[in-house]
Amino acid sequence: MTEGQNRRGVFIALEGGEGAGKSTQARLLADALRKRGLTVDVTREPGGTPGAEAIRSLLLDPPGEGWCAPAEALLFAAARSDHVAQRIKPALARGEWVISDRFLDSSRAYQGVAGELGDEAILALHEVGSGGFLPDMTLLIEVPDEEIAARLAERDGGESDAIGGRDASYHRAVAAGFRQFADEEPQRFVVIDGSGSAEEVHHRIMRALDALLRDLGE
Ligand code: T5A
Repeated sequence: MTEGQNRRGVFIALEGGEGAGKSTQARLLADALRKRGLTVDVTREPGGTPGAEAIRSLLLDPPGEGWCAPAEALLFAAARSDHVAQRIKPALARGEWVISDRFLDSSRAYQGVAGELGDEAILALHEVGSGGFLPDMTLLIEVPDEEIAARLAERDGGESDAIGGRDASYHRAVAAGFRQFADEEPQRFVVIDGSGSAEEVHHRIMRALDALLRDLGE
């Protein structure tokens, strides 16, 4: 869709904290777009290619003491580089819609803000790894903490991975980071109220995509 990036499809990223409903909404959005006859590729980060999925295992279930902060950021950027080059860009070039469950803004919020590496460093890694490639639209799903806690307790029973298990202040910093990016870049971000049922949230997302779908004649 965007001129100058050699692509024709549409790239949507879903962002937000742990358990915000990103995977659920990615599936519902893909179903709705497919019903309109569109070809949709649903993918995730870290992951989406064999190499990036291997890096995902290293990140979420790290060997030994875990990664130091810069190594963690480099691994996310390496996984994203492969994902962009081998899956996202080829799908967009075929004219498909790509929906990614997390993308660059997760690295900015988790490693950059909460992990304290800073936004400049994360953007520099993304420039090297993926040429600064950005989604056409980023949907930031925000859900009140109590609602998230109830969902995750029901699904995971208190279990979490190496990053999800970090303390509450880390996750508060992640949420504040996401909100700051959305406020700074309103042309790319749409903030979605993620409270209520999955269907209610899906309707909010479809409303947010209305203008884009109309502009594309879909
Ligand atoms: N990370 C990732 C970084 O630190 N830097 C990066 O650059 C990237 C890309 C990824 C971890 O890596 C970190 C962030 C993460 O810590 P993950 O397993 O992919 O790990 O973690 P999440 O993305 O947080 O995945 P989750 O599955 O936990 O959350 P989702 O996808 O937001 O939520 P979802 O849809 O799975 O829903 C969670 C539960 O709630 C229910 C679902 O059925 C499910 O049980 N649910 C609802 N319940 C009630 N009402 C609704 N509206 C509901 N929507 C969903």
